[in-house]
Amino acid sequence: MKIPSSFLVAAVAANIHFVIPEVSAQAEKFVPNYDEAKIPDYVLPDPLEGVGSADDWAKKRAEIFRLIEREMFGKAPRYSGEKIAFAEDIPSFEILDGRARVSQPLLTIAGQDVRVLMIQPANVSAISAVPAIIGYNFGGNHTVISDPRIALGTVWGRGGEGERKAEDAERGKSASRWAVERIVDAGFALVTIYYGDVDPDFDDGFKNGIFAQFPAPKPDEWGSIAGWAWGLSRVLDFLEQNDRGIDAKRVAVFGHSRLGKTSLWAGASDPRFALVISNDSGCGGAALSKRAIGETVGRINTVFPHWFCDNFQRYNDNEAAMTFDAHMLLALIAPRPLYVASAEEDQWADPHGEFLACVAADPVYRLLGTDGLPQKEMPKVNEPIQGTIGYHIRTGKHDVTDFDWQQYLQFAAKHLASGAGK
Ligand code: GTR
Repeated sequence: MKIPSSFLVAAVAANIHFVIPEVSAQAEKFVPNYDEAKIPDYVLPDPLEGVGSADDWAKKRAEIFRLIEREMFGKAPRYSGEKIAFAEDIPSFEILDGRARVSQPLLTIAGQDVRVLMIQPANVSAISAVPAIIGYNFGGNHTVISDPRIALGTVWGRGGEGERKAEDAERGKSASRWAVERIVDAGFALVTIYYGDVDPDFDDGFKNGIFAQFPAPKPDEWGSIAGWAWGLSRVLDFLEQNDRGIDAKRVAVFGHSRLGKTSLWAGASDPRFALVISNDSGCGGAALSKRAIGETVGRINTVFPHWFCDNFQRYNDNEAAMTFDAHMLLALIAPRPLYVASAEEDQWADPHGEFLACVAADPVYRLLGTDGLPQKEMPKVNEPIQGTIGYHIRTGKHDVTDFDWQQYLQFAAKHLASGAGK
């Protein structure tokens, strides 16, 4: 695909504003490659090497998990499974003309106040529990829907500017990324959390958020993405431990961009997530790192040194040394349904590499008895393909749109229909 240079400048610039000042000079020197012809020769490790049958997969999967955990995301602490404490300090209320009920329990997770926004279909009989989509939001729960009853919490700047109180003016500012009405009308609950409640997103040496409760991570121990993924598992514990009208066996984990990397790692590290959705997750998510096109391992580790474990730095400008790649991350989710989505103008995230990772994960899905990914050729824009792996590339930029949600809900409804959860 030929990309106009004006677009490239804009695409790179769009990512620069998240950069923390100290590393910006270094990062600005980075010139991304967008030319497929300049991709280095690479061979993807075969996730099925040494695997003769589906019975061999559990052992191989454990090896791949440990490898990616040690070299990329870092090991999270074992969780002892104790009860998640919570307060119901805000009364619930109805929205959408009574079609949905909103509650906002305040969880305590590793000493942190984590406010959960739950929006679920109302008028569901007391005995039936609904499936849910769980995912972090970037800006605070008050940005997801515009309603004065949504709690205003503390939000953190991403350049280390510190914390501040969320503002009324920001209410609903990310509403276009959350198809709340569509989700509820499809019979799903939405469970969302501000990711900064779990760990503020800047490189502070792991002194705040849930990390404050644990010793500083060693080179093979968790970075922020593993921390956020761990937080999602604790919210799932809460859903399991309490009758909130949600079927904890039918919870799909969703995330966009860095939070799409997070949803993939959450799905890989916690098999209780019944379905996984990665929206424009790119480098360190669904995109194959060995292609080194758009954002690269070196670039991401320079600008966001806190996202992955320190061992991942070994692969800066050295992707050839990786004995794993994104297709193996995706394969860890098998045979659970997985949806990967890209956007045409999001070349920074390498849509083609995201698709190729799905292609390379497909043999694992098929070995485990599913229909995997329906085709090996990259589909045209706005023509989703949906097997047990779903994929689409849509027109437009790095974002979450209503089109994306239409596909996710269709996919989730098919796979998480009553009784379909495993
Ligand atoms: C960019 C980063 C991407 C992606 C994105 C986001 O700056 O380079 O990997 O995660 O941020 O999360 O919005």
